[in-house]
Amino acid sequence: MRIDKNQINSLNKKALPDHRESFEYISQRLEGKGISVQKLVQKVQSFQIAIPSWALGTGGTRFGRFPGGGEPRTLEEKIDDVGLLHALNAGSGAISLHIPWDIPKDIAQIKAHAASHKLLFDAVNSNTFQDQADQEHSYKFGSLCHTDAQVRKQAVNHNLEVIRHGEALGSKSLTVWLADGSSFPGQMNFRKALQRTLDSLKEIYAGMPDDWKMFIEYKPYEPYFYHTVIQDWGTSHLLASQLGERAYTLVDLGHHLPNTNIEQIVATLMMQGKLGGFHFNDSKFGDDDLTVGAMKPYQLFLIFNELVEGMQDKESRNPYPAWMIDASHNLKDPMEDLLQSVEAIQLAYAQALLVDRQALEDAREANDPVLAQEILQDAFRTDVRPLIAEARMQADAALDPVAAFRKLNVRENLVRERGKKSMATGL
Ligand code: PSV
Ligand code: MN
Ligand code: MN
Repeated sequence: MRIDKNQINSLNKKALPDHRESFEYISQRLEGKGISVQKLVQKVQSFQIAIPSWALGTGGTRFGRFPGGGEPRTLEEKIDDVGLLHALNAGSGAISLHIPWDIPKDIAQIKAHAASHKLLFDAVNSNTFQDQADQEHSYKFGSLCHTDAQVRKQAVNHNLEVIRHGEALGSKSLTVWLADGSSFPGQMNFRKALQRTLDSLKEIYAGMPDDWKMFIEYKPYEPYFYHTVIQDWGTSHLLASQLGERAYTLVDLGHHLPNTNIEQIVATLMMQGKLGGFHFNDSKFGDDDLTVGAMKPYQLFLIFNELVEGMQDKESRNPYPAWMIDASHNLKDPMEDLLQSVEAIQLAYAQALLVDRQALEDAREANDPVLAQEILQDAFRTDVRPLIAEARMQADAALDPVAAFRKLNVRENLVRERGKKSMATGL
């Protein structure tokens, strides 16, 4: 199934009078404060968020998986799904592949297919957290940190192979997430495991093309419950610093213990020029991978407040970060969930752009926490939904993507094409 502009235009036409009214209201309010609404709209339009290939199917819990039907069965179909999302919201212009779940067979054909949907290939992800059927050594006791050099070699080679796939497709970065760790005190030598991980990463880093970046994720626990080799941003930063200029930390929002001040982590990494990218999701307990903004929209805004400040700082050494969603679960339609996630990210970004930075700095200099809070919350409480909708409409996308998804019967069409029992590869 493909969505064409005419379908979107006719849906937009019906919603237009309402939209006009609310867009005019916010435009007047913002222009009155000296904020250029058209500039904001353009910024939102150019903010593209990559969709992970593994989020297009319903995710599982460890107790079961309940696929909803019409899930993509091949890489081509995953690209089709991201193409549908991008047609609806004009904000999901890239796909991130996970190897070996998404090994491209015919590179030229896959590239052409993605181009036909106006999609780019974002970071490629390696997978040394599962054993594959044809693999010689097991990752049961780790991969890049393993005590056995042969296991480490296998994991390094896998990463090098992922880089080759990414290179062929036009990706420019590798994201490494390691499950490596231990579940029982005494099981693993912390220092040696970290050293071996660093040494393995050095080999992978050396195998990256000169214009590639490496993103290193961290996560405090799961699948192991006593220690994780790359447990926190500090450990990731330490590795990235030792590896070199093109290695960075990647912040996955779900990879923090409750109440962690993630916005402070963002600020610190940006100060160091080491924030490479993001995996957006939301959570209440741990790595829940819930829809972005479903639980803590204010935290998301505060994170964007730091991101915007860091990006606007002319002296910042931090490169433009890579934006990606890493959410997937088993209750919602995965595509509707992704539409909601993209919107939540755009809302937080737009609200952060509204913050009066000079006034905030003045309040900080004057040690005035009341005023600082007023300034932040004035931006956070501004309803920027019409602005995001306008950005979409100007880019030929839907004023209301979730409603359009339903009105165009996207899922029903996909079920008809792919069957009720189709199941995407992934976790
Ligand atoms: C691990 O929890 C993670 O966040 C990593 O990014 C993985 O690559 C991804 O989820 C998919 O399992
Ligand atoms: Mn992640
Ligand atoms: Mn995760």
